[in-house]
Amino acid sequence: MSTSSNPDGASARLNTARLAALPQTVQRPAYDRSKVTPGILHIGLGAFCRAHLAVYTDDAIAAGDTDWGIIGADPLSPAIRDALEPQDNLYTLLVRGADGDAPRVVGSFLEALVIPEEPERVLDRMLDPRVRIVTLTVTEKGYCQDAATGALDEAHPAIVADLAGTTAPRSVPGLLVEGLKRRCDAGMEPFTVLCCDNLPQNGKTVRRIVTRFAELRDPVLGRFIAERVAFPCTMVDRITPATRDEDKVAVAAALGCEDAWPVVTEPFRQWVIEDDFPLGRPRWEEVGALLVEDVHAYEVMKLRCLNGAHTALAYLGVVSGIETISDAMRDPQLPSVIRRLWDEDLIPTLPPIPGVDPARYTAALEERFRNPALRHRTIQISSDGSQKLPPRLLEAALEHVRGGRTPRFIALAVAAWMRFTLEETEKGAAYEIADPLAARLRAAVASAGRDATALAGTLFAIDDIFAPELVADAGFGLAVVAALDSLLTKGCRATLADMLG
Ligand code: CS2
Repeated sequence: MSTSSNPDGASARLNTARLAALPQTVQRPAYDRSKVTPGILHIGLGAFCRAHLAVYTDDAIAAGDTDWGIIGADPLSPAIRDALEPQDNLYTLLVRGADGDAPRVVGSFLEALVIPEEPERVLDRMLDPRVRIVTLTVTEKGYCQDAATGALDEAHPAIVADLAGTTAPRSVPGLLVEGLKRRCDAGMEPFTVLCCDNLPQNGKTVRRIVTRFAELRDPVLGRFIAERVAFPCTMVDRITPATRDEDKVAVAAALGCEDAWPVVTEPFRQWVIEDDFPLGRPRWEEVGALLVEDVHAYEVMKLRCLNGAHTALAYLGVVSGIETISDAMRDPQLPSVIRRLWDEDLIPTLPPIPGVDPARYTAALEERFRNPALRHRTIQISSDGSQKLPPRLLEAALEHVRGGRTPRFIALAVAAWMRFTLEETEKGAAYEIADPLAARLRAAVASAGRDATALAGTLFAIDDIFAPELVADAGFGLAVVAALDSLLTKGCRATLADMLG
């Protein structure tokens, strides 16, 4: 029997008792977790926050900020709570670089809750005076917004239900407003809301959504939130693919015990945060975060260059049957497409950042995308295109058309997304689109079929995605239709060859 097995033969599980016995190669919490108290309530237990917020905070706790432990709450599913609870909420982060793996056990999560199962418990945590920040990673669609305008989608079923107020909050805006209301009623200071999702001006956007929801509930509450709650903006960055079974096997081998839900990530990480925390915050700046007055320029650079390129590679990749981003970066054409997208259409739209050279930034992105140890699947990134296209690519396109220019490579990426809605690769393999607007996208395909003008016209009419001003621009519209027609009739290779010239 190996040391990692129980007498019944099942493998032992990562937990507090096993920490001391882990191999020396595994980094582990450099502090006594029993002395850590909660300071953050985090909503959304997906892989990203466990590779980012939780790691910066783990480092800050190790540096002495022991009153900033994290209570996690998932808005959707018990799966991660069920995996973490038997592990005393410990999990492994496997940092995969070109030069090998570095495993690290992260200890900053103190508790994991499931919002639909125990909403009152989550709201109680929001009333805990020690909880001073509520952080969020619930993806773009989690905010119930209209992606093209960033306003609250007042017709969203979860918003309608939460405004009726007959059950526990189901939506993220509903939950935040209920938590803030209870703090206000109790005469407590409101917590700070820190959005860690890839939304443009994420703090401002979430402030707008939450304040609007509160106003609809009660104008006085709306005013309280507008005047008293801080919503700092942030730029978050770390490429963190969904965990695969092979990753669990690699982690078990590194640890000598099982971890039911480890997270795999890249070595690079970046976090730029607007410094507006009325009730304080961990000293994240001492562990690598950049605390600034204005995040906007950083956020635009990351959202457009990293996420915009990801989105373009995802649709071109899925349609051509390319499985991962690193495979796409080994394609004979796609790296040139991405470079032209950066150089011609995205970098010219970036506000300057003193000391940051966008050409060096994109060269570094190229290296990160090439990382062969990360299997970041194009189909994963393809999800929620209706939410991702506007901030990543369409806002930049609008800036170009206002200046009388046609961004050809953004038009290509939009055409690739349209081609992607057919749910069939060029080799005839089927896949499913995952998108909150999937039903509308399928209806568009059903009515327009493979006719480029008809398909582009029907999809352009979805104003939750496309600003009317952008699609009214003849140059942009024609460029998308031409690229889509070429993708549909000649295929990806020939289309890219024509575009690259
Ligand atoms: C990706 C992001 O899935 C996606 O849409 O573009 O998750 C990306 O990997 C992160 O934003 C990197 O920081």
